[in-house]
Amino acid sequence: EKAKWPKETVDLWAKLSKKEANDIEAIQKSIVHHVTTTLARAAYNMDNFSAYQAVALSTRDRLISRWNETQGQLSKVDPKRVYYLSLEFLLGRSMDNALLNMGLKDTYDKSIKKLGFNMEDVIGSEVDAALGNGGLGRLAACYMDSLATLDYPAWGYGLRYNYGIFQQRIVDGYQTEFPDYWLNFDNPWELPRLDISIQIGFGGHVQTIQDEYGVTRHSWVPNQSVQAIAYDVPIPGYDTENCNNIRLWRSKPTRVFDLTSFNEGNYEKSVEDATNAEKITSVLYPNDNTMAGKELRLKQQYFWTAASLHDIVRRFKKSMREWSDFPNQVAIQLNDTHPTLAIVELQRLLVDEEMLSWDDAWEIVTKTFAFTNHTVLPEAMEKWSVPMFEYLLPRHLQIIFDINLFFLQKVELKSPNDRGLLNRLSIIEEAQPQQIRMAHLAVVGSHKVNGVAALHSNLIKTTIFKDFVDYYGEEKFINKTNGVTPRRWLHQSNPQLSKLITETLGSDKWLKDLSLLKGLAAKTGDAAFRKKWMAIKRANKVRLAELIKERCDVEVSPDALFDVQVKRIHEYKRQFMNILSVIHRYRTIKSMTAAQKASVQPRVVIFGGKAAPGYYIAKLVIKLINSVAAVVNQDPAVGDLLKVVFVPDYNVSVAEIICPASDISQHISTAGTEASGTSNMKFVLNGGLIIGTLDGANVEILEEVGEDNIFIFGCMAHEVEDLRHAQRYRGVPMDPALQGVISAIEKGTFEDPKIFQPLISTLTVGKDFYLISADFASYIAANQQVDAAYKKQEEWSKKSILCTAHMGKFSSDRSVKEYAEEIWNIKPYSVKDEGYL
Ligand code: RUG
Repeated sequence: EKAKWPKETVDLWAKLSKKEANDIEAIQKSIVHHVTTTLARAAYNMDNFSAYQAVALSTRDRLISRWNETQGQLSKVDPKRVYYLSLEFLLGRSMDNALLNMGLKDTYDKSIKKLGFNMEDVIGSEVDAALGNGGLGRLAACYMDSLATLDYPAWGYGLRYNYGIFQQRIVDGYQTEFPDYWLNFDNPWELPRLDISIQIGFGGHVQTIQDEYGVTRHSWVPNQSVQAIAYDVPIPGYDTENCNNIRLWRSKPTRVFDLTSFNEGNYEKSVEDATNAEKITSVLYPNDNTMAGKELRLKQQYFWTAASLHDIVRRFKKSMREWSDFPNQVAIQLNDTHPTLAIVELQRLLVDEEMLSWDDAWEIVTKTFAFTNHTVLPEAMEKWSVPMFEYLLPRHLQIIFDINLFFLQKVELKSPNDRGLLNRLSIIEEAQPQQIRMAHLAVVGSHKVNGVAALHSNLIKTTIFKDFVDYYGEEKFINKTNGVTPRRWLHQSNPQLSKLITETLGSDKWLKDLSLLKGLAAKTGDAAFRKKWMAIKRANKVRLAELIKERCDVEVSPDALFDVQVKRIHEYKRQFMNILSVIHRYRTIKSMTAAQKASVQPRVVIFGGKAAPGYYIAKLVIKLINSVAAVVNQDPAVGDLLKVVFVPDYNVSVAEIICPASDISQHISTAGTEASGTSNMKFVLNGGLIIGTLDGANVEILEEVGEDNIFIFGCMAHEVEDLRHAQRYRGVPMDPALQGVISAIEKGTFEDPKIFQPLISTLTVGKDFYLISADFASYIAANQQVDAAYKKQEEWSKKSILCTAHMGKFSSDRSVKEYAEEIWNIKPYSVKDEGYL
């Protein structure tokens, strides 16, 4: 059409499509324009929230320009792209981040001020986009930031849940869950693409036919269908024009509802099915590191992977290339096993719909996919029951059985007659009913499998994937240590420290090359610098103390040591061990004379995190923390020497306040259970020290910061099985200090002890699976070392500076670059500022 336009029409479009100006006046005009038109308000009835809405819409206009430019140029150039499939993108708030990344924060700040509003209040009015549970979803968000910043052509694909992770409120010390309907007001950070609608089938049967060449072909005839509607979320890079995309799918009923009911004339049933269609993207499953096993979750997974693949294939087909070129144009990363069905769906599309041979299709599939494993916990391993799967996806089940058969036939050729091996490697677990092991399917269908920290990547090679390593060889199994984006986790959340670092290093280049932070190490000898550094930490602690006052109604002193453990509540993360050690501390202080108390280092112990709603023991840990807090915080014998708080509803925005304010943070999982952890990186990046076990990325943080700047305790991963064995069969007695703490709980020091009996039972000898007793003495000792070190403030400030200085490795830019070069084989494409039309 465009080719037919006369020159003046083309010129007019070019003239009018010019990007918005970014001076104060233009920005103010755009804000007021949105107030008076989009929001239909006026100056007299504005509040912080409507100011936020108008500023967000004005920011969005600028984002969309970049998005258009990037996507337009990319479709012309058509480089190889990576598609990051993740069921969770835990983005948090967008406005501050978008303004900083686009380099517009200062100008907007000034523009808003003159219009009578304050930037912090406006930013604070935004609700979090909480479409994730924890580390896995936030990692996806950090990777999207890095991909855009490094100019990689990348799209994320996920689901647009109506309800994100629940809101947590504490009632009588217990967690209660409230739905997070985050879309009450229009979400300015998404572009609805109502024209992009893909039909997704479920159920039905498989037809088998002979084609004209006598080849047997299968075709799936679903009996239900739903529509997938696209919503695009622009992701601007930092200090670049590039703006990538996360496409989130929303489910809607198709015009012709459920075919079976409709044909049977059952109108009510077909309306009910239409409602069921909307349910698919209604809610995020609130489980972290546990598998829910629900039919609706399987539906979510298929709906999302099928819609995404359809979109990817459609884009590829536009280029009119040979199918064999598909892996040269497309890399797909599976974030955990959740999107593993994409492997089966691509094989189905290629064989059943594009008529490729099985082998040609399978070669394309395996060259396209790569798989990231995030856990070794057995309860988190995804398995689907074969009967349920067959009912929802009959053709996919056939394909999975074929993939398995052809794979096991090759294994048999290599290791004849080893039935045990076939059983262990099989994608199908011979249980009642049979189960599909999604991790096995992901390994077989991918060309690379990676863990998320060095220790974890080695562990998966010797445990869950050992037989696969023997079969495929070592090269397929690699490590990609996680990282975090320094833009959000330092520059945005700790602006004063960011400014000091930029002044000290002479430029802000460190924000795109985090290794430059090592330049700070030379400043540890500079007393004036140390003073500034610690003053910023203190200011951040004041900010957190205000939040604690507001949310917990507890006054804490910013001069105390701030000790933080914020993360999902899970037995393996051992918040229980932490609160038990707090009780030990409390009892120790209570037993002291006034003179002894004078030398105690005051501490504020800060907890935060959500427990899965059905995870009884984890919820009881929250109750215990709150019961202990209620007693300790009121005890005049303790005063400011010890305070305990549980900050409710921990989320990304709260983390942005907590991370810059910690002196010490706790990463104390039983060795070998935490795949990586990423908050450990955020705390150390902000000059907080960590106390931790030799688990996940702690091991690599120790390597970088050196043993003088980290507090390590506890058993090592390779000792865990022996310790469990000894405990179970040789009756190792409980640690005496721990025994004292348990007795205190049982005596009713903290509410009715009956409440906590199930929790205490998890520790009874022989049952202490997470080895709290075995690690308790060394944990208490490490905490005493923390106290002693913190008292020497000058030395502590040097440690704090060195921590930040040595965090270069943990930028998500480094992680993403490694993925791009070693797995995806993609190159950066930098958008030219040429005004795409
Ligand atoms: O538990 C892991 C964390 O150790 C890790 O840092 C994070 C990102 O790699 O992923 C977490 N995770 C693992 N979340 N869900 C799972 C299992 O599905």
